[in-house]
Amino acid sequence: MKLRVVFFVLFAFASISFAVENKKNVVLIIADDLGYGDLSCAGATAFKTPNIDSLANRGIVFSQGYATASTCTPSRYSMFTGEYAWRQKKAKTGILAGDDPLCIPTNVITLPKIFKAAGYVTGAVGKWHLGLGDGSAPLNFNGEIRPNPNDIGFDTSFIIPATVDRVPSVWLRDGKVVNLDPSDPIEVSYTKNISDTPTGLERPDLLKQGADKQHSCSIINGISRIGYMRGGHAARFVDEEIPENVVREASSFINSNKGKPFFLYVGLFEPHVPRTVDARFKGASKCGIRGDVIVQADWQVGEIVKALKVAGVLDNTIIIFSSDNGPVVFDGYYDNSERDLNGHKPAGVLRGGKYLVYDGGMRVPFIVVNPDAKEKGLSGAIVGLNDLPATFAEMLSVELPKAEAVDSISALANFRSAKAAGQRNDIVLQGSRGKSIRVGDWKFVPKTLGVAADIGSGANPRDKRFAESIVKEDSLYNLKDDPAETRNVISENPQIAESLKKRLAEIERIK
Ligand code: NG6
Ligand code: CA
Repeated sequence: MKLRVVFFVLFAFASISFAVENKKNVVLIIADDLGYGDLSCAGATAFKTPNIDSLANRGIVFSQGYATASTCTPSRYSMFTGEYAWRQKKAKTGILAGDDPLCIPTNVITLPKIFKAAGYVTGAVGKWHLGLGDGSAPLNFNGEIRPNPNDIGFDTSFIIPATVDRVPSVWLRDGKVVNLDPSDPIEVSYTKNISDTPTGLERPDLLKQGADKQHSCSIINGISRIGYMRGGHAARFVDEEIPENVVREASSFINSNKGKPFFLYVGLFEPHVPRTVDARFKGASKCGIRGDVIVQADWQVGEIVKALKVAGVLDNTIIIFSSDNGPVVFDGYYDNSERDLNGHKPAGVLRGGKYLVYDGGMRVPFIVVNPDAKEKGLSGAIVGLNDLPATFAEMLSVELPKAEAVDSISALANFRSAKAAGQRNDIVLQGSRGKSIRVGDWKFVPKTLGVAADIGSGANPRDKRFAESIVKEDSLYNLKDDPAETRNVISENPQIAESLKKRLAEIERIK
């Protein structure tokens, strides 16, 4: 009898520890506006990204990996919820301001909640841009903001609320502004100049980089931002220190949780504007500051990998590296990135980039290092960042609620083998002015109906995107024959166009 109990206990322990061992840690690193051609392993020659290249060498590289939208908020919304952002009818899911409410409902399944359901510790570090608070009152940055990332599944979070070019220019730890002096409260406005520092329009002489009108509000650390901020002086971040902050927080999360299975989301800020570099990356590329900040992003990836190694968990960790949307060169700050391109092609062979409906806007670097993968190398399977929820739900045997994560298809087979067949045949791609759809090798880009504000006014003569963002006629491209989407073949293939249009309408109706 005694012996049987001992056996039972031993067996129970053995099975628990086996289960835990099988739970790989997951680190998801998402760059901001990094293009399909922006890595040396993807053909860039103006700079080297050795740390990311090394992930590519050790992992599975998806040549047909997508973000679901060509701007940040909708793209990350669908990555975390497994649903296309345009399904969300209540919350705003376009590019959010720094004081907009959280756009992910707190009662739906999310990627971090899937990990939590499987017993993981979850953490978020870096770019957020999914809103904060419930919208019932103007956001107050002087107390604990709820809901915050911790209310959608993260145990801990250390984030910048929106973008570095939007106020407030502060870090939030678990919903509270870091280093806030209560006698110097923060106020934020996107409509009224409440700034206690000059604006970029008033004092362009104080700026490190000139900026267009939209980015010429409060000057913080020599950079004018979108929106106005007063107070919180001790809490304001120094742009040049952001990479160090990201590395410190990511490494400390890894180190504190090395004994448990963990999920860490890291939102890098590069190469989004405003671009600033720590002194050691100045001139690191042959294509100006945009290349330099990509090298800086690569350094952060290297440091995170180092932290995994030091913690002794590298071989037990799945690392995913991707980007929230495609590249943009000029995006509001006169940092000479256009002038300095030197032949570098941020979107590689693809057409367009950020904001647009063409593949350059959403086809992104997509690398998965999985210690359990049988075959590594290049995979041609279509995968989306929106597939992460279903993929990890399958991997961890977490059941998804039926009516949730409806646009997520498990890519587990593809994360295990570069040779596995693709599980997804179509994907809807959201630009600032409308959606397009890819089905197999075909892509249907409907004529632009509405005009969205996200793209800017087009008043800047360098903003060629403005003209390209308006699709004048329904178009069909064959991505296999014509990856750069240069030949509209709709008149030769009217039935194919019709079937893609129908499929798009069908997907829109689900749910
Ligand atoms: C746009 C900004 C752009 C950038 C973008 C968000 C203007 C004219 N442009 O509205 O500079 O901040 O929003 O980028 O204001 S994203 O990658 O976070 O979606
Ligand atoms: Ca982005």
